[in-house]
Amino acid sequence: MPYRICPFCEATCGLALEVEGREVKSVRGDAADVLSRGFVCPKGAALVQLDRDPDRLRQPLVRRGGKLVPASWDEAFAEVEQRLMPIIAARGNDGVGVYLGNPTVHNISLGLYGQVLLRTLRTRNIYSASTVDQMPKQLSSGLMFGGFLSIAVPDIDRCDYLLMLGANPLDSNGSLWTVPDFPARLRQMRQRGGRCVVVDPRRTRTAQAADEHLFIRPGTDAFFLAALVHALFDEDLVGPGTLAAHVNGVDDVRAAVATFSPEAVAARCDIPAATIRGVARELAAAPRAAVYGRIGTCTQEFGTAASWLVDVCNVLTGNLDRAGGAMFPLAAAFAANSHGRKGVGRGVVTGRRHSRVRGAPEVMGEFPAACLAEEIETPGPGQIRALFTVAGNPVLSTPNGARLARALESLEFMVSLDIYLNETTRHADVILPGHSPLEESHFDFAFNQFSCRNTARFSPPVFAPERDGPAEWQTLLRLAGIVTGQGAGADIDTLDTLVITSQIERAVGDASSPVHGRDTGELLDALEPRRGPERLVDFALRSGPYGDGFGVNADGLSLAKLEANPHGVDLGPLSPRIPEILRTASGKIELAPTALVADLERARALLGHGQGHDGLVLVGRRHLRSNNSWMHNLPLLAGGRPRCTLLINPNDAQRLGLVDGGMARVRSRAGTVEVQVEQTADIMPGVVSLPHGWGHDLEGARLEVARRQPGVNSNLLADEYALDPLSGNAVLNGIPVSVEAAKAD
Ligand SMILES: Nc1nc2c(c(=O)[nH]1)N[C@H]1C(S)=C(S)[C@@H](COP(=O)(O)OP(=O)(O)OC[C@H]3O[C@@H](n4cnc5c(=O)[nH]c(N)nc54)[C@H](O)[C@@H]3O)O[C@H]1N2
Ligand SMILES: Nc1nc2c(c(=O)[nH]1)N[C@H]1C(S)=C(S)[C@@H](COP(=O)(O)OP(=O)(O)OC[C@H]3O[C@@H](n4cnc5c(=O)[nH]c(N)nc54)[C@H](O)[C@@H]3O)O[C@H]1N2
Ligand code: SF4
Ligand SMILES: [Mo]
Repeated sequence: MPYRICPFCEATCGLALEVEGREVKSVRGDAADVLSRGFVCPKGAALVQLDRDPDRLRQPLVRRGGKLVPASWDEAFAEVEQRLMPIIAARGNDGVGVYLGNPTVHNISLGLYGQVLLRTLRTRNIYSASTVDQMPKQLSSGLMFGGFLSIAVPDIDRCDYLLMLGANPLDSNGSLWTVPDFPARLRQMRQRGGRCVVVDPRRTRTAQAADEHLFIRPGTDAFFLAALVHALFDEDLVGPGTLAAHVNGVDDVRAAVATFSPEAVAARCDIPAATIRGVARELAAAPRAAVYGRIGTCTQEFGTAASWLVDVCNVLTGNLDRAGGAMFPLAAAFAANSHGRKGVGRGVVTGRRHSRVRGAPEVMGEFPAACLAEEIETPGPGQIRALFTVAGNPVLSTPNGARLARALESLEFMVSLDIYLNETTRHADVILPGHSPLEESHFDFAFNQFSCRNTARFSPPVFAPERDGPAEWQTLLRLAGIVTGQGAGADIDTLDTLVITSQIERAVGDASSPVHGRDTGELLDALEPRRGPERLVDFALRSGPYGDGFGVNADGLSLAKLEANPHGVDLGPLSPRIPEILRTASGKIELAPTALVADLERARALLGHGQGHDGLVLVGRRHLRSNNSWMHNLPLLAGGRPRCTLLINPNDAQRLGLVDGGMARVRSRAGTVEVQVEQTADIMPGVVSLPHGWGHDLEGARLEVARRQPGVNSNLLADEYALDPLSGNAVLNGIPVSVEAAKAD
């Protein structure tokens, strides 16, 4: 029976497939999987339908006479070379932009070789889904701990008190926190006597499963958290314990939150001061506690400040880096939080470049996705005239999708690596598809770094590819060959050897690597006969913290060892990593980074302003049976009650003359949509909710199932000018809107 890690969400569940010939007969959760222990959600089972979906592209499409038509791989690469190279010659590399979408982090081919394309293209115009998602958490973690990916996650299996803001893992299955079977882990925590408090403007399924739910006014988490910190100081509840020796800036934090008393923020957050003080006392009293914030706390006006204050709470209560608190995973391979000299480093910097039109600072080498349209539209040196999208659907996922769609139409040339002809790729001149996920190997190079337990698992392909054609890593190497001027016919075997050799050389030259000082050629030979991502994974495992070290540690990990253990290898619960994990210049946790303290000043100006504005504000939501914009074409997940509805509190509905099931017109600065109303007391008064990833009625897409229930694109309402200024992350929650009744068609 083949086993397979589900590539769809961050839970990374192990699946057990029953297969006959090229058919999958059934999909179950793999009960023996070392991490997911049998859990599966409806999307995992839909993997089979993705494999079979007649709309899934299996051959390149090239635009001829205005239409996207099937073409051979040779024709498609030749088209890229002919059209792209003159643009690079005329405009330089910055004339080419790249947008990387979310599946890039779920796919080793795209994740590891997408970086190769970026390195060879050397454009400053890099954009990704990170700036409509988690960039604020990466930045706050970078400033505090010295690495953008040194992100602490709740050690839920040993935790007694979990305070969760802006996350709904019962539907999302967790994010920046790989925690498969969250429902059971939460249940077990509560059975042990633990307590979970959820802070969310909607009473979500997670809020219902928790012990307590607090409505919060969208966009005010930084105020709430600053007040928690204030109360910890005020009531003498600060106790960093053994962390104290490793923390800088405790007094600066105390000063920074001085005016953010629970009493001062209560009106803004719409949470009584006594409740905030109660949470602070519970948090401080719990033997082992963790505070966790996710997309609701990131995609908002004070995203970075809120993300920072989450960890300030963890530090001040002594819960950072201790069992049952918020801990740092140690992944077996590709662990960005484990490279280089231990305990001290250079910290992180941002703003090494600024975007051409708006002057937004670069963060982690990227500009905000919300800047992409203006960088395409605005003439002048550095204007984007050609674009690669890699597994992304920014027309539906980024703010002001209508403006972006118009901008894409104005490009001279666009290439999409994608498996669907959808709302974004319909603008492309060439679409290059990958194989079915069942025809590719899988290794979680990203999510093992955010996992609630350290494990290592690998899935080989279940089937050989149905059609000829390159795997996506080979496509990316071909594109790298083209942009470096070697042409579409470049020898990609040679390029791939350069890729692995550079990895080996980096490790061999790193004094902290287990393979420091070894011979590059000897290590390269030891990886034979593997190629592509599998060779990179084998090297990363063997030279990693649990690796066999190429003969040094016979029991250590290698890809062969994972192949022999199809349910994965358990590497144990998370262990403390401070001070070793720190890469700040001081070698300490920076509790009060200057930029964050200054941002709190920006918040202070709004204190005492009550809710901030009189109208309604819009937030998003996720549903278990969807995954951002791209799984609505699978019959198992589509159908049923309409899910793209506007949730509104009955009091607001009545006031505005809206009826349940009727239509509403929703307007923001950026745009207008008409959508069906769903009344529910589960949403806070003054707040409306619309899920993102819908709007499948655009001309030119090929999504037959999704088109039957298209929904509307909530990102027509999101404002491309509303950003968290530090991280460049888009504000997708707390968008001011007006709502009125509309006539149904
Ligand atoms: N309003 C609002 N907007 C949001 C959010 C929100 O909460 N509210 N959430 C944001 C978040 S968290 C994210 S991550 C982004 C996602 O933003 P994007 O990544 O831009 O969008 P996705 O919907 O994930 O689109 C994924 C694309 O990858 C393609 N694809 C899937 N698998 C593969 C594969 O194996 N290979 C290739 N080549 N292509 C593949 C799909 O066909 C699809 O085109 O959306 C963001 N947008
Ligand atoms: N089923 C499903 N699973 C998914 C996805 C999907 O689309 N569908 N997408 C995947 C991706 S890419 C990601 S990033 C993760 C995201 O995973 P989560 O972060 O768990 O995402 P959501 O379920 O959108 O939960 C966000 C919550 O924040 C609340 N919220 C909105 N504004 C605020 C605010 O200002 N303050 C507070 N405290 N709360 C607020 C919303 O009401 C919502 O309940 O999910 C992943 N998993
Ligand atoms: S929770 Fe569902 S979508 Fe996420 S990995 Fe598990 S089976 Fe796949
Ligand atoms: Mo995401």
